[in-house]
Amino acid sequence: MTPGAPAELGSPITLPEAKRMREQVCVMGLGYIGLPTASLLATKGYRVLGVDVNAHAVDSINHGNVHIVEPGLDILVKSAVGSGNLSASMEPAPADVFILAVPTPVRHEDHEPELSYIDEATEAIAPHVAPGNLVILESTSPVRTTEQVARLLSERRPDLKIPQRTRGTGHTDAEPDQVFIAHCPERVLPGQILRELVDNDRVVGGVDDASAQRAAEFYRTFVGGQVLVTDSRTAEMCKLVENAFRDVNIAYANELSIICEQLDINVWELIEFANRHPRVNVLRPGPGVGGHCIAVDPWFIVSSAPEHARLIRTAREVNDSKPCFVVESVRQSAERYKEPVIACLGLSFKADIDDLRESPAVEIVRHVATEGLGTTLVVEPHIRSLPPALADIDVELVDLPTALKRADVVVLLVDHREFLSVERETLLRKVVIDTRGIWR
Ligand code: SAJ
Repeated sequence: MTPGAPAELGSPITLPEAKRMREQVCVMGLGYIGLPTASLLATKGYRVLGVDVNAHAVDSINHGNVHIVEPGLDILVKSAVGSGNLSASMEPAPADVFILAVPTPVRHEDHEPELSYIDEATEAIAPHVAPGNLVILESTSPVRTTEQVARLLSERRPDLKIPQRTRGTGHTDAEPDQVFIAHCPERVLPGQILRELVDNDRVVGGVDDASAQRAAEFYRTFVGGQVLVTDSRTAEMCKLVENAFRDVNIAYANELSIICEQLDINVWELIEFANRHPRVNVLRPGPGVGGHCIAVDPWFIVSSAPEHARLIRTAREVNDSKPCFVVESVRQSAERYKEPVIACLGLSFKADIDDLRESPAVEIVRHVATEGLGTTLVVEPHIRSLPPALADIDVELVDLPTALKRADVVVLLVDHREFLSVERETLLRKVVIDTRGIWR
């Protein structure tokens, strides 16, 4: 296959079909990364066991159903389970390849990485790992985490030959009977996971060179993009750098939006014009940065080099402070009314998805309601009931026409497709706070 050319789902790639049919893969964690990866591998001929601590997820997958929303995933899971190549369980089992795809959040109180899920997954597979097996960490992780997986495995299984970190020695010959340990960070965009899983280039880093080569060989069996080979620390840092790059650039846009408000300049027009310069590409301001990736991963860099990561830390702080700025604008607008009704449009962390994790919109709505700025209405076309963070406070989930009819202040928080087509006349005589710049 030509490097970079997209691979069709279900088409054979490089490993002979017969070899792949024999290989067993155990995927630890069946979330937004683990489940699509497990299903894709199953449709490529691997025999895959997906493992999760969530009994409901395990049960629904075994019935061919999905517990998360991602375009095309339902069809892929159904076909993977139907082929007999994918099953789910709460317990791991022996395999040729183990993939760890468990969450790596940061602690809210001090922004330090929480790596207990990786430790637990490593402990769980340890009794099943055998000589010649490949263990891959896919979770986005702070630098040195793959080495920590290797260390923990060798403590639990002193009988195995677990590699130590070697860097670019060029000795790619494997030790007889060694275990291979590598990192290959996922890089897929929620909403486009199935396409990006196949099409994106992958960075594969080994604890030693033999592990890097073994892992690269595995990814080349189902990835259409290029597979780039390095050591595990570079692969770990590469993923963090990608997300921190985006965070820093969004912080620049968010800071500009605050400065422009003070100077009475339309930030959207300003950015549009600045971006006409051939070497300028300012991103879009918003109500803040959400999701479980860009709002989290830069902290991993800060945590490993706190005295040097000054720009990266500041960008995080700028983006984290943007929801307060939006709440302040709502407060000032609401003060013009005796009994203000405030309609907040959107709760998810970005457009056209149902994912509310780390969403600045949820934070803003919570503050508007709990600080008593007015009667608070919420429109979110992708959910049926309010999330726990809003369940016990005075917030009404309503449909769009109801919200627009009743509101004095309309706060656009997410640029969902449904909101783009709002008739401008319905906004007349209301105060509009458009944090995404879709109605200008
Ligand atoms: N956002 C803005 N302005 C922009 C772009 C984004 O405010 O111009 C906000 C979004 O509204 C959202 C947040 O940033 O709240 C993040 O959204 P996103 O679409 O930029 O990224 P994610 O978090 O969905 O996915 C990212 C991707 N990383 C990069 O693009 C470098 C994806 O490729 C990663 O795989 C994913 O993080 C991950 O899993 O780490």
